Amino acid sequence: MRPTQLSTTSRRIGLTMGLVLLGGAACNNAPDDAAASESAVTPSTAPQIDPTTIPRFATNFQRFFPFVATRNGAGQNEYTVQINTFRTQQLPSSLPQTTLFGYGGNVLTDPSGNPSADGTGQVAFRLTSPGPQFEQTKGVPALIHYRNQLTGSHPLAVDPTLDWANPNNFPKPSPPFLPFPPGYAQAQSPIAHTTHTHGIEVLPQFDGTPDTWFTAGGITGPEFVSNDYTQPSSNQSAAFWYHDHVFSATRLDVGMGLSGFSILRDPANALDRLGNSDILGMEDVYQWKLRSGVAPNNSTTRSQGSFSVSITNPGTTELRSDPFAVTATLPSSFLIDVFIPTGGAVGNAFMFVDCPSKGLTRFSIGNVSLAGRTAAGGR
Ligand SMILES: [Cu+2]
Repeated sequence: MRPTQLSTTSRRIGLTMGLVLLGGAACNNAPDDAAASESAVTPSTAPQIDPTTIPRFATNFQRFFPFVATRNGAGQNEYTVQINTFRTQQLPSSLPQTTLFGYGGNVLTDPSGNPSADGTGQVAFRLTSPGPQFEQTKGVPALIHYRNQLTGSHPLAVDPTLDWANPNNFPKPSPPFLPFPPGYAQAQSPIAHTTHTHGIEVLPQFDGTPDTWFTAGGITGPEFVSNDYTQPSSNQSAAFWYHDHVFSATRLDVGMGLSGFSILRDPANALDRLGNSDILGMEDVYQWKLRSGVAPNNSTTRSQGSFSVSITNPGTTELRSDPFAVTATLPSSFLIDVFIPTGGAVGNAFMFVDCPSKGLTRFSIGNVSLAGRTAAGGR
């Protein structure tokens, strides 16, 4: 996949909001479960779930598990990464599980089995989508063994009328074309795969270019050299992402779940310490507790954050966070981060809270002018 520019590259600005009137209250709001009203077209091959009935913002997006490396005798961070099919509760718990493709390997968990947030914990195997996160160190090369374990037929329609990986060397069909399902058995299986890490500096044969694909059974693409990739970790520190890159089926396999982050940190750069989300070029809601300006001894419990706000059009956009309980007296001001798109937003951002236990609905706690605040303006 070629680099694309995000259209909403954002920076934070700080809003100081008066919250003193809510001090000391335990305040639990009703969840916002209003369903989307837009209609949707359901392809005939899709599971028969009406997307407008899927509750939104019902499940926390999970922090990514960090891969655990073994430091080998050559001084490399060594990983074995499995690519496989799995079923997971991707939709809210009232709905069926979803079949996905995931990346798996040894990761670090906290004592509850959740992703380790601080680099400590215990090693366990996890297969996830998005995949676990590589934590690389600048100057420490990596050796990654990619293992394609995708057996059986592809769950999505592989299009053999394109130039594509074509592991069976199946002649291009001509019209009239078969509908999917079942499609063309010779195209649906075996499933070819290669992993590209977007932006990372590597030799071409370890770049996961489209023709370096390989199947679980050992069929390989015309440019395949090895599925053991070395990475010198020589880039400037940054966030990269890895994803399936197989010839003419990348859209299917990334859509099935094959992508994840690869973070390269520079020990010489103080900004790169673990837990500093700035290196990601995006906000990490898990850092909010640390960054929100809540004074010590004034703990709050958030159930979920809907705090990343991209305002693309003038007018009114109502965004509602999930309820959170205020468990202690709040300070008189509270720092809220708001994302605004490149090019800036104009107008005012208003902030309201609902607090049923105090009889407050859409109670205004502040507003700030966004005029002239652009991405370049910073915080
Ligand atoms: Cu890419």
